[in-house]
Amino acid sequence: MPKVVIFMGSISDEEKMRPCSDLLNDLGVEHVFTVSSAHRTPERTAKLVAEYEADGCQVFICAAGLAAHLAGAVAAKTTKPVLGVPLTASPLGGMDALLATVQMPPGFPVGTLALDQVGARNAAWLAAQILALHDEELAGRIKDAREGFKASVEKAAASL
Ligand code: RP5
Repeated sequence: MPKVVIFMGSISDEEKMRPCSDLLNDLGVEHVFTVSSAHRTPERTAKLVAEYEADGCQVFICAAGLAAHLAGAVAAKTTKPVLGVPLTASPLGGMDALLATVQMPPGFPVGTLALDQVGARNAAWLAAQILALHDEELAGRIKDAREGFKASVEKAAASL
């Protein structure tokens, strides 16, 4: 039963969002990685949100570029936490997607991460941290990873 669902607005977003799925795999978080568009397939998006929520999904991650309404469309259909990853897909350099994702009306929050791969990875970390509120083993894996980050900084410092 997937605890997290990652929606991308297009298959052209896959390269940017693959690190999100890879990191959830590394953390042992069962998830779905799929495409559904707020504009091209609004009915599919709403149907999938209802189905995955009924199956036990706890966190939705939504990534899109341009007029990035996917996270907002999902937030309109669920009270589970929705995390948004704005993607660069236009000459506006992602500012279009960032504003469309972050500027949600009151009562329909989207926890908005950084652009592209950095945001993709942090969406996975944040989703895992949300799940870890009720999962001690996952919380332990996250703490172990933090120790790894600490060790890599100390190793880099020692190498200079
Ligand atoms: C958005 O439009 C998608 O999330 C993607 O970032 C962008 C371009 O989509 P394609 O035209 O490549 O399918 O909806």
